[in-house]
Amino acid sequence: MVRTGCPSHNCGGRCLLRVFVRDGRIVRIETDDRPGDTLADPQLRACVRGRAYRRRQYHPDRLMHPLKRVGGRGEGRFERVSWDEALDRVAAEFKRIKAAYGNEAFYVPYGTGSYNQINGRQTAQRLMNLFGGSLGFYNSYSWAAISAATPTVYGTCVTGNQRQDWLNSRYILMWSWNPAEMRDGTNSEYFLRQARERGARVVCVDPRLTLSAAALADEWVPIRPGTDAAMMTAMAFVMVREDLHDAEFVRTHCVGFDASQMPAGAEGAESYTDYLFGARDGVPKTPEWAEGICGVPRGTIARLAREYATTRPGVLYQGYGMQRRAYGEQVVRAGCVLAALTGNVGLPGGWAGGIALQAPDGGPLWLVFPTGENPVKAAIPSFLWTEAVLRGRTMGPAEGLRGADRLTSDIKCIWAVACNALINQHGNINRTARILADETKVEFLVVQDNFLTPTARFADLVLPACTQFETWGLEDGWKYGDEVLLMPQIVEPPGETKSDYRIAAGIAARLGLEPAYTEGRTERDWVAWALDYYRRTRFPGLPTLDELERSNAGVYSAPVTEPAVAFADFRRDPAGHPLPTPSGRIEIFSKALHDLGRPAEIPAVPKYIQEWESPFGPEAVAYPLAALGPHSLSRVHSTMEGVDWLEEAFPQRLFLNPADAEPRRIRNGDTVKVWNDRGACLVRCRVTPRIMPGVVALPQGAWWTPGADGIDRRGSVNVLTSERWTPLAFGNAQHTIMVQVEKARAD
Ligand SMILES: Nc1nc2c(c(=O)[nH]1)N[C@H]1C(S)=C(S)[C@@H](COP(=O)(O)OP(=O)(O)OC[C@H]3O[C@@H](n4cnc5c(=O)[nH]c(N)nc54)[C@H](O)[C@@H]3O)O[C@H]1N2
Ligand SMILES: Nc1nc2c(c(=O)[nH]1)N[C@H]1C(S)=C(S)[C@@H](COP(=O)(O)OP(=O)(O)OC[C@H]3O[C@@H](n4cnc5c(=O)[nH]c(N)nc54)[C@H](O)[C@@H]3O)O[C@H]1N2
Ligand code: SF4
Ligand SMILES: [Mo]
Repeated sequence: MVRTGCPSHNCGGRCLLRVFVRDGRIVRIETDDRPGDTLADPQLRACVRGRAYRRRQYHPDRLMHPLKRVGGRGEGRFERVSWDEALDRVAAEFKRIKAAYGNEAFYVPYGTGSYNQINGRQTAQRLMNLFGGSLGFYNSYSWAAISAATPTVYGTCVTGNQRQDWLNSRYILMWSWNPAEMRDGTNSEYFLRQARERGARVVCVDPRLTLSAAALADEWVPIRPGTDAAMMTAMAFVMVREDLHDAEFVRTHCVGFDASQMPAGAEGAESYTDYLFGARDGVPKTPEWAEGICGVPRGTIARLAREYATTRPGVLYQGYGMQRRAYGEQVVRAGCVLAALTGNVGLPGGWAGGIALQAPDGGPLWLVFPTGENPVKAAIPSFLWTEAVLRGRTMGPAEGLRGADRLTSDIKCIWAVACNALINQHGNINRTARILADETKVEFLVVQDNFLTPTARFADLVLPACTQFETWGLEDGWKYGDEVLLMPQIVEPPGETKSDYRIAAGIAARLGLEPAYTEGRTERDWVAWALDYYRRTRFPGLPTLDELERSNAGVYSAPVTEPAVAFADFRRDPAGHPLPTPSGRIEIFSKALHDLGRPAEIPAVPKYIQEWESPFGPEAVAYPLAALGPHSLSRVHSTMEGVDWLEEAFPQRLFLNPADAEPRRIRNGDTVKVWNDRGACLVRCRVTPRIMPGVVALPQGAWWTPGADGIDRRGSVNVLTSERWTPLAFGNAQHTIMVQVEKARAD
């Protein structure tokens, strides 16, 4: 039995597994059994995915050999080649493309299949940087809007208390937050349950009656997607009109609340109370106003405003679903403002909102494996890579380009490691497929994965990576990191598979860069190196690799006995500990946003803005249903797809309300067609009152499986989503889509 960190995909958690091996084969997986399970240092117990991992590990479809494409791009026809031929080809193409286009033509895309330190995309980036660099990217598919919007209010992303502090809360609003299904740090749901047992009232605002709403909350408030900023604004209206807000805190710690607080240079601009009471636009943001938009009854809006304002301290936790939307920046700012109005910032049991990386230092280190410096300084927003393929040379700062005024080349070569975000996880699959199918654009595409994914099917060359049970690794927490988990090699790589690090080292050798790439280290040596790094920077008590191995502990954790509270200093002494915002205070009104001069899309105070696809727009005539692609308990995005146990427990379904099913003569279990102008899929449905009328949900991550007619047969939501990005963050808005549904004809 070996204790190890669960393979570190971007799963939302980090858990300890006990892996039982017989005759070189994993025969059973259990989870953390450490005694002394306490609130300060709880066990890291696995979810269904970790427990089912054996079925991924020994899946019959695992890639075993390098493959080269023999058909057209995306046709999925491949032939087995030797490693020598494969690696020679990669090196030759890299040299050719570098000579023809320069290093800005290379791209190692966003890909989160491995956050294991010695594995995954970072191993490729390290080689690229030694090779002269590649076009960089910033932000993520996860958090683009929330990570850009949070600092406009607080000047930092470190806005969260350590989670043990939730036990000091009396009221918790789970807003678009579903930690019982999408993991958001191992144990988040456990801490929530503890808080509730201590008497906190928990309310969940989500269009779906999620497992979190069912199991963790006292009340479910269904809300029309994309309208949360309207409800939040109306809650602020009620608080201010009824004088329930913390006026003293607002006076001493905020700017832009009303005319008395406007920053220099913006004295006459619209303040937050101007917006609330309709001073400029003539529309008071009453609960009646909001009800017409968000569908939540006015009485409920007013009651929740009163509850949150008076049941202190309280938490308004913002999930990431509602910011992966058209104007995702607004809902983040609106939530932060409610936390400020209620005076919940810097308080034990309170919560500032925003992305909430945990105090005092932002939580996990995520990646310490040294990728080195990228000689190419230009970087694009992670979601805009298709633009850089199509017209990189004309992209500029207006499309988020940083580090350069212009690019010298379009993207010509992609090396995708642990990434299914070229096809499956990106917006508008049919468009991306057309772009990648054109060999005059991306001239060489190499994909490195454990499976022949929808992305890999577009590769010129497919390189078979081993799984994380088959090499050495190390990981720390997902968002909340008070532990380090060792991942020793447990079994041998099967077939011809190799670790990502070995593969990159093999390419490095052909480019004359192997000594610089490996520095003479094996994967295990890098684990020792990384442990030293963690010890120096974060965990002074961290054991050495030999000690960890000998004890078979698998994990080192630092107990949290006095949970840190973000902004405690600022609360106590705002002048002595100003925020890193321009004003030093909480910016309800942002002068920096005001100065952008784009008030319709990026207002200086948070506003509700109708989304570009909405039930209120002309598009709703043909496509009347709002569709969500939530993160599913059964998969890590597209990873774990095809694991039979998980599919049996959580079959891929379109969820829709009886009120939408009946007029369409759709019965539970029927195969339905879901479509819009961008694409279509056929999938079985589940008719359930656990989703509000007018909204359907198709869990993201199912593998795109087009039939001969181009219609997807698996329920891959990204055939319906769009490539359009949010105005401030250049983030993906993949939850903002309208669709139509009908009963599929038998064929
Ligand atoms: N099981 C599992 N856990 C995961 C992941 C996974 O793939 N599977 N992925 C991990 C990763 S990388 C990330 S970034 C996070 C993502 O975490 P999130 O982005 O928070 O997850 P989502 O499921 O997209 O959205 C959360 C909830 O928001 C709701 N929602 C969507 N739109 C709206 C809206 O407009 N208003 C409101 N009020 N609610 C809305 C959805 O119904 C859903 O229940 O999850 C992590 N955890
Ligand atoms: N419609 C819609 N789309 C979304 C989202 C949404 O909410 N809605 N969420 C977005 C979010 S938050 C994210 S983070 C992205 C995630 O998108 P991706 O980062 O592409 O994540 P995965 O789909 O899990 O694909 C990871 C791939 O890595 C492979 N892999 C796993 N382990 C290893 C390894 O050790 N080595 C190698 N070489 N490969 C490995 C897996 O087999 C898998 O194919 O999706 C985004 N897409
Ligand atoms: S939450 Fe993540 S780390 Fe934990 S068991 Fe599930 S898949 Fe593994
Ligand atoms: Mo994510």
